[in-house]
Amino acid sequence: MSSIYQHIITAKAKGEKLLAVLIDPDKMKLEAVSSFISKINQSIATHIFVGGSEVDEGITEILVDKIKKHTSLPVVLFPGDVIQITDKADGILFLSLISGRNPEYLIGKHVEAVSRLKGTNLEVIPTGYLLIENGKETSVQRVSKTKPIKRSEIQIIKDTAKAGEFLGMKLIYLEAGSGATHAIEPEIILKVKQKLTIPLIVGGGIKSIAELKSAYNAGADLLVIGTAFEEDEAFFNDIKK
Ligand code: 1GP
Repeated sequence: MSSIYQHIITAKAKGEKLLAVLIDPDKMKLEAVSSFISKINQSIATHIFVGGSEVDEGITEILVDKIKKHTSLPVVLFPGDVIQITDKADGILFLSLISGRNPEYLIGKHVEAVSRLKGTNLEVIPTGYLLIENGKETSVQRVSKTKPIKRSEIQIIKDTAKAGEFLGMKLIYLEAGSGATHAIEPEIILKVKQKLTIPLIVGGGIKSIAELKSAYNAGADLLVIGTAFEEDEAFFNDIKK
């Protein structure tokens, strides 16, 4: 099987759009996993991301183990902290919070992660993570003690994303924050996309097919949706294969 990253690159080259369903271990009940995953399997989703801002140690591993029993989709860790690392998953977004200036989230946690990654078969995918403001404080902001970039600061958003690419990151993730009132505007996606040669992930606040389509049309290669499915599983009916 080709690597997770290679699959993303190939899809981008072919213009095929990807969708990750984000599962927060803090919110997903183990008894609900099989029916939730069955809905994912019947949908156009291509990836399952697992992670959250505040998750107790051990919870992620139990959840990922259970998810893997019900799907052949790649399960990728999207960790808020090193304690969410588990070799039960297939890969990990190795996130640098490049919109912020907290050294812990630029390099500190990464050093801590190395000993936890040793001996695992996780595919490590370096990812530049940009938090874009959303009108209210997000959990990423609270936990990382960093400021998001304002939506009006387009030049800074574009330059930060490009700096991530120049630093060798393999993906750029534009994040409005889980449960954001407004998803990232297509105009911002388009302008960032024009600067990048690497794939672009967009997430936070996407709640409808219309928003999904406009984010794809603006240039997002992979969208991440969590809250919309948590709040209403009927949304899966709109994205059936
Ligand atoms: C959050 O980008 C993801 O980190 C998904 O956001 O929960 O708002 O879909 P939502």
